[in-house]
Amino acid sequence: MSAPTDASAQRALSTFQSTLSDPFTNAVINAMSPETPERARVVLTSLIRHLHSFARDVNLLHPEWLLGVNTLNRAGQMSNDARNEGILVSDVLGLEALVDQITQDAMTSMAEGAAKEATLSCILGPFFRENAPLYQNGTDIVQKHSEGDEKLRTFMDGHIYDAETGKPIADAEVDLWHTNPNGLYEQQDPEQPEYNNRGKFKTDANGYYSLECLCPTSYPIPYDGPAGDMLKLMGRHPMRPAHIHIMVRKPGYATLTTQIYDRRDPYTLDDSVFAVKDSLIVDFKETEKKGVAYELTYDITLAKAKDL
Ligand code: MBD
Ligand code: FE
Repeated sequence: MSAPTDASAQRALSTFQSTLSDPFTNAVINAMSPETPERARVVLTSLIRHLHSFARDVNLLHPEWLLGVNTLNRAGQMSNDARNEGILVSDVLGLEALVDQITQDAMTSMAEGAAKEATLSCILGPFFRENAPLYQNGTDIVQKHSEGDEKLRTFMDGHIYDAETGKPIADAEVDLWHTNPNGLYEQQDPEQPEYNNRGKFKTDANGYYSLECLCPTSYPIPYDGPAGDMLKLMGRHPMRPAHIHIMVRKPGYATLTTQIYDRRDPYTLDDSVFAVKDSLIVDFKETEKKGVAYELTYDITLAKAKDL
């Protein structure tokens, strides 16, 4: 860079240089009020630091920044009750998987000498709905079967255990959801009844739950928005491995949000949102049981919630 020739150029240059340097970042951070709550201060300070250092690192140009802003806006504009593009963008960048891991580590307390290992958590994803119907054990969560379902019908059962004592937990709520074989969750598909393929169950006095569902299928995450654009830019496919979402709630324990995966699915080793963990991979067993094609026993172990 050639030397500035007059005072105004010198001023412009020094503004430019200070904007590119840490003192500028510090000035932005230091503008924060002393009243800002502690956690917000920590998060915003780090966010500003990382955003600034990201922009410096890639030499972010104004048109690129605007593209990013417009992408965020478009993600918001296309989101609604049935579509959560913000979560999808997070997911393809691996951010929800990372945050999920941080959360499980932070929120669960594993007592020393615990009887069992707690079941690992997995990301919530964009398709959870509160208030799924509560069914009696053994009920089929599929409200409307379609042709071909008979080959996928599954009897699923298991026990819920306390990690510390190894004893079963009665009256725990097990909430499950999965796609239809067409790869769509109920809220994405006008052909499915409300809350199809979703249901809650309560464990009995022995900590036992049971239900019928479908052996899940792999499917592409919606890729007609920003998340899909990013996948295409990075040369990645949109497929998620076949999975069943499970959430287990019981007062006194850390709520467990997880997913189980079919070992036979090739995408189980190549998930577009980086969520699969070895211990969450299961074997759907062909069965002679009446009315179903598969059976699956899946026991779940809950850790106590950490006192924060
Ligand atoms: C899904 O079905 C899902 O579970 C996640 C995590 C992301 C996209 C689609
Ligand atoms: Fe899912």
